[in-house]
Amino acid sequence: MGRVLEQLRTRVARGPIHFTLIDPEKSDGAHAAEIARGAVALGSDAIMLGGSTGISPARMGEVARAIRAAVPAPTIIFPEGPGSLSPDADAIYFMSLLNSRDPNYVIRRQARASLAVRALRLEPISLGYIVVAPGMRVGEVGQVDPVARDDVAGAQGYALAAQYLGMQLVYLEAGSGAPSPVPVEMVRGVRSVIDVPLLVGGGIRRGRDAKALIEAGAQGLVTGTVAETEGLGDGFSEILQEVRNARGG
Ligand code: 1GP
Repeated sequence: MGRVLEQLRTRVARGPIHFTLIDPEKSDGAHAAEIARGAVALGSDAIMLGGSTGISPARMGEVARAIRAAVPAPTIIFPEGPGSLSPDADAIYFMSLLNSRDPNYVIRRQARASLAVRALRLEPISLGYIVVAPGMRVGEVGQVDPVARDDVAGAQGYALAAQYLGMQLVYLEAGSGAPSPVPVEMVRGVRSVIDVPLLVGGGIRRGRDAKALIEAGAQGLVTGTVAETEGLGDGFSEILQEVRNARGG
């Protein structure tokens, strides 16, 4: 097992973890480093780098280097395609968009990127990516048939299939900027059938969202928009407070 995955799993065994998603298209190196510093000080465990539109390897590299210099937390590329690879991150979610109608997002882009990931010596962390309604931009770009919000069995089926295919993490995604996060009943249902860590993201804006998702069984929370639009004040710090509470300090 790679170093970053091992670190994440060790932390998940102690309580929920938090990922700060930074879009290198929206934040340059200096700004990204500032967000990362503040986020890690509040208890965020890792920085995910990505967005749903083209990020050049140069920009990805600049932002990853700036974050690496600023904080000890691992940087993980959350790729929108093979174009955003950089050797300056620690790891990459090697993910399949399981409920896409387009085989490019399920396996073809991954086939095109795998040798580059190896050559760049990025740690691949395999992840089953499941988009739940409304899905937002990733739902459109990724040609997704989103899992309906009341279709708990549908989400369970994808998540367990991901585990049976050997994926190391499962990620339930409502879409960046979603009006509300993945429903708690769905999180509870999925958690009850899988053993690999369950990440949840999209539309988490307040402490109460984080609390409800953690209580339902989310083991990792991903937030992006809240820090981009409001900085690390109210919403973001409430979310981190709930994460810290749930891990006992
Ligand atoms: C990334 O969708 C998450 O996968 C982030 O969502 O921007 O709504 O926090 P937000």
